Amino acid sequence: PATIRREDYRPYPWLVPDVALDFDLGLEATRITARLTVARNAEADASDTIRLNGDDIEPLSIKVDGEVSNDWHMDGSDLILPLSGDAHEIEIATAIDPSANTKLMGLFASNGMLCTQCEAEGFRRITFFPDRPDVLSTYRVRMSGPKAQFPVLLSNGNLEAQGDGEEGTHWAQWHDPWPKPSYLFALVAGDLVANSDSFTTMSGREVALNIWVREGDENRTGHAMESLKRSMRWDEQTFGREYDLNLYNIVAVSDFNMGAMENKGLNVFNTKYVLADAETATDGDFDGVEGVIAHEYFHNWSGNRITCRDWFQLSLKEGFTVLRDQLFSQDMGSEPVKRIEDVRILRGAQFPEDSGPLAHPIRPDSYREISNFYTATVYNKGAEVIRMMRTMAGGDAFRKGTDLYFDRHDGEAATCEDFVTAMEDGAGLDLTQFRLWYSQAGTPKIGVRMEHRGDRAILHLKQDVPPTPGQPDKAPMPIPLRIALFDRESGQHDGEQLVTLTKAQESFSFDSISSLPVLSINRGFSAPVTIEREISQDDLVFLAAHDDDPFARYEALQDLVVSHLKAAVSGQLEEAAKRDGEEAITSAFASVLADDSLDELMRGELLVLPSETYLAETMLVADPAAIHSERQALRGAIARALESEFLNLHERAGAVPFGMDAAAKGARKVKTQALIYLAAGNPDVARRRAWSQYEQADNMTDRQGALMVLCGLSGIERTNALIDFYNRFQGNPLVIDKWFALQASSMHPAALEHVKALADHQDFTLKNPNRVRSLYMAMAYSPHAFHAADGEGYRMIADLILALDPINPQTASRFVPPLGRWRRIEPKRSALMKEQLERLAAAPGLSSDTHEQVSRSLG
Ligand code: DPP
Ligand code: ZN
Repeated sequence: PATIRREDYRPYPWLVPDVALDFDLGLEATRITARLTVARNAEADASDTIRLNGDDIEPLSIKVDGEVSNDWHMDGSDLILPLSGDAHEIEIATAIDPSANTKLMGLFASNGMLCTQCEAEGFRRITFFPDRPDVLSTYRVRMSGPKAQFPVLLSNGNLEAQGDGEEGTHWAQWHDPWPKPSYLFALVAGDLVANSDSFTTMSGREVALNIWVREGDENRTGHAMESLKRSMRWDEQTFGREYDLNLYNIVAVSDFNMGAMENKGLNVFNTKYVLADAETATDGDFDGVEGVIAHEYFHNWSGNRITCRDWFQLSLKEGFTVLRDQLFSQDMGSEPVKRIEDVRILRGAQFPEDSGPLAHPIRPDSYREISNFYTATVYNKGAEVIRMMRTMAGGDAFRKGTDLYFDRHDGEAATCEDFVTAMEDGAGLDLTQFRLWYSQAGTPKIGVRMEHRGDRAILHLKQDVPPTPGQPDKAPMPIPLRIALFDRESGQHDGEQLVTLTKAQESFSFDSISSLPVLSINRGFSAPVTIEREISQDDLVFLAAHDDDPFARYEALQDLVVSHLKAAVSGQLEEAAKRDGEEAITSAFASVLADDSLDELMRGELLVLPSETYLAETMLVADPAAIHSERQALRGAIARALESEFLNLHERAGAVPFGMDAAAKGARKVKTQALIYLAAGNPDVARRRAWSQYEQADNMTDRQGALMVLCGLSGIERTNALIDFYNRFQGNPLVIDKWFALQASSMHPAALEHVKALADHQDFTLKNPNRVRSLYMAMAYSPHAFHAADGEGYRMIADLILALDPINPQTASRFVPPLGRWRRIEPKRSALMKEQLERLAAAPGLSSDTHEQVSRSLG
């Protein structure tokens, strides 16, 4: 398709107040009759035709005001129909084969059930419709089908009526009173059972809650249900948002492109984010379920009640909703640990996007396939941008801003600009310059230097927003930085301050400071930027030990490691300096291991080394092999120096009985961390310990952690554990996904060979996105496998893209970005990566999704 531009937005010429859909359901053949009432939109340019989007469908019959119409034509896949009056009723019949819908967009079959995914442009694969988010309609949906095959029939809103039909069929009629865009439509038909509960809203209304799953899975829905109820309560308390229907349905499906979908009153979820119990899900999986359940629930206000005017505004709902789910999870668990995890995701996924060929602002200016813009930039950087507004306004004023936004735009399809204006009016901020965060891509680099003169400390800041595709020159942006000045002697500071850098260069002066302080900056990661500070190793060690902001403390340790590894990778570090660096890092880690004031969850975070991807990101041109070996060497050096400490930690944590409280979760986290270090320092000891952790595990966190470590080592324990794990969990697809992923992302030297063999495994299929991701995403984001020196990893990913593209282009195109990093990789590998991109570009019949990503990556 052609490039679509934000500046070309025009309102749709027609309003479509009411939609009636009639589905005659079948796995191989579903027939749809759509009845649309349409009326001229007084706020748009008049038109004597109506354009209805379609994709892979044909009109079987068309009526206008009850009369058969032959006066229509197709323009590409769109249907154009002449309309002369001010208001009409249009009736269109279509038919589709859901079982053949491997793209998993529109109506598709999964494990014998039918379900839909319409965001962003899936509704047009069901019927002809103005498939754009600014056309809001109320939907009445009638569906009928064989009762034995589809005992449960669901759609948005409320169930109005149901009954039995002829020949073993039955039907149901649903009505959603809230006007919505087509992307929020949903339908589910299948043999499902529910975990049912209820929630009383703040105004005392009773809401029935159901989580629908396949029989046998219902005993793994408890955590999702508790998470849903906590989300509903939290949104009332924190944002004043109450649920607005008497029914909330969630359905879990195993074939799904995304994590989940916020359809009004009928969320459809990837099973991965619903099903969890201690035996089959890790603590990380539990957190994922809680976060995604919350995210989709929060969309009911930030997304559904107020939706997006056009897809360029996607961050309006996604950035804000990610922030809301992050704040929720912070409140449910450990705030600093959650913050560190979120920053790690941002740096691991979004920073590379922002510095590569696919960089785009959180509000893009153009696209060809909108599904390529469901990115870490739109989601995670979008959340950071709103978080900065919150930091600048303070919590109470921020809430006034969000109240005004919800109040002012309820029922509308809004823009990012609407949100910013509501924040200015409600929170009392001037966001004139801040709007640049919506239009400029690229991660700002902040240069930091601290000076002491007389009795003043002077903080010199400068900013540089790097050029990105289509944006060679950038203007300075407001960068809110939370800082503290530590006195070296006392180890204390006089309180945190917020400084906002608004110019390319600016200096800030602080009085009554008797000696050069140690600067703690970007505390809590108050701005999504890279800090380049002139700071000594000693000062980093000081902050790693003394900083009272947990994020800043973590950051000091990370900086210590990053600067050491950067120097080591460059090959310019003398042996003696290298040993000094290792010693400084080791002693900082020793303090972390010995610090009684830390809870284990936080200790676990502090022990995580910066990822190879993030390390590569800090270098202009990266050598993945050197990064991998230096990082492993450092880990080995730390582990050998602190072997008895890690053994103690493993023992101490191993003695904590299973529980879902923070202390027990923390114990599980450090237990596997200890194994990871031991594996780098003393593989024989690690192998024995990992095997016994595996064998004795009474939960998936311990079992998976041990198996992960064993996967990276050789030996019979590895083989035995893999066989046991597979046999033990055969028949549980989500756990078998882990089995694939652990092998694909392992540290084992033969990981690529393992991936090849696993691709031929009887349980591998290209039809299931979770399974594809578990094998190939795991490999593509495991630098040591992906960046194999001979280019084999690149070739395998390109092969996968070519094989998957005809089946599921949306998922296939997600594998292009790792290859798109080629400009930032050392020349030999870079050429091999580019070669694969060129091979893809030359492939005939590539989908527009994949084609867009490949051409941007080469461009
Ligand atoms: N809107 C979904 C989500 O982010 C994804 N399509 O929740
Ligand atoms: Zn979302």
